[in-house]
Amino acid sequence: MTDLRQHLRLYLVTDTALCRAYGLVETVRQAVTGGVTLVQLRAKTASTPQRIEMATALKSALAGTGVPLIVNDDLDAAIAANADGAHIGQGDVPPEQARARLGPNKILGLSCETPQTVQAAPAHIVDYLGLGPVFGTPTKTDHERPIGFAGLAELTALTSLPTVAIGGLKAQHQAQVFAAGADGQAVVSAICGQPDPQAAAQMFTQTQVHP
Ligand code: TZP
Ligand code: MG
Repeated sequence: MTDLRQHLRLYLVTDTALCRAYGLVETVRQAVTGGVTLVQLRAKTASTPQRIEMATALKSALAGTGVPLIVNDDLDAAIAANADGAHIGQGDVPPEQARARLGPNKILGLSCETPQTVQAAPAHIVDYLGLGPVFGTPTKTDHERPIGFAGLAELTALTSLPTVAIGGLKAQHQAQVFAAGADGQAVVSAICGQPDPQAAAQMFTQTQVHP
């Protein structure tokens, strides 16, 4: 696989409601055409069978693109759909258990919001860290206190793992995201729910800042 850090550059997290206009698969297809480098299926209110169906459909839509599919929270769905990995939060199944279930070859991501959780992240078990929220965002109402770019820089300095920043990020924030030491940005509403998801993704790739 291409270096994981490259896949983290423009990381699309889906939101089923925001993707309604074109549907999940078509939104993702357009976003990938526009330059998205990794897709995370995040479907908070869906059941595991529904997530398996969505992940299977996304997996076939992504076939041949080289863009990995990661499933948020639901290891059963990730495994059943043969996704490329899973993403867990601090309140989910512990990383050791997630790794044991996924096996050694799948991508495992972990959300961290504080210096303590970054330092406690098991670098031999997880492949990357999701850091944030950088800004408050209506997309996730139960998020932790926003950390800003200074907080992001503090967290990236504490780990040698690849990192992706999340929370209220738009194309104009890329330079600050990379300057803070993250390998990429994870976005929901900057792409999902935009009138033209392909053009929205291209906003990031056209103004791409190389660290
Ligand atoms: N985790 C922390 S913030 C967030 C998640 C899933 C949502 C980010 O959404 P947006 O629309 O990119 O601000
Ligand atoms: Mg979670």
